[in-house]
Amino acid sequence: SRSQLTYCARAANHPNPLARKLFQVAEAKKSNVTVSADVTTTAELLDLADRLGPYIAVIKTHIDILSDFSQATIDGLNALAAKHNFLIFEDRKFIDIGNTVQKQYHQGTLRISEWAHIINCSVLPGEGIVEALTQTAQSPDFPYGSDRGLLILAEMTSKGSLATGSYTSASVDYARKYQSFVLGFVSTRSLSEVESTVAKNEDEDFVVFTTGVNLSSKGDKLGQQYQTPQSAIGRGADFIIAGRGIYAAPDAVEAAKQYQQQGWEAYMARVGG
Ligand code: 5IU
Repeated sequence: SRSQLTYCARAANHPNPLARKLFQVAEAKKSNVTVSADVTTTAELLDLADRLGPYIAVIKTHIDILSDFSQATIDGLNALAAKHNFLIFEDRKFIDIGNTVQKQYHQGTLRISEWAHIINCSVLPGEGIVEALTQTAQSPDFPYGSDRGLLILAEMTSKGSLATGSYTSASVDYARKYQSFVLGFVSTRSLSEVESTVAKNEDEDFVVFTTGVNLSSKGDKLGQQYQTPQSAIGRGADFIIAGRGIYAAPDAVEAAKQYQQQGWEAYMARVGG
């Protein structure tokens, strides 16, 4: 299966330029770690991005939890992404009608399209949300070309999640239908075997991001459920997402190195390296 191929091989063959870049970054930095930088000031966010930058492939933001978002946030993030060769994933989870999400993505206060290489959406509203975001990113006057991509939130890690069954298989349908903009999924496992109403292309290669990765904790008091890097990567994650396991550790840099090493070893074991 795809998940037994190296990032290098997948980078060489992938039709989507941003997916190629993701795999190239992982390979160059020997890291499949996405840090979920859930801090609440620009200074903390940029400080984390600069200190952890060398050890991560992607930084995941919740830009709307910053108390002081401004142009300086955008400039700082863009500069650090270039300095450390990581990509930026805004975990905004778009979930509205097409007309609204187009404005939330490409206009508005947060100007997400300006700085986030990767965004995600829920398919709760139906196919139109994926169609709308794809249309915006592929319109002739969209300034960021093919340097942008979408992940479909196909499953969630929280206890009692309703993102299962027909919701998850619809996620796979729309990923297959809008493959030119959809990079893959946020999910707890590879979804390549999920039944879909859209024909599966044997060459398809969706990128799997798995959240809820933590080395030392089983969960939190609000329903979060964790698994280890080994378990996530064994189930098909290509990129592991860790938040508090890294940024709330006594030494965040040491923690990032530890997740990097464990994530890379699990990946090497999966591809038989
Ligand atoms: N997140 C999840 N689970 C999900 C999805 C997103 O935890 O199913 I989709 C986000 C929430 C938070 C981060 O920003 O990933 C996980 O943070 P911790 O590693 O601190 O639990």
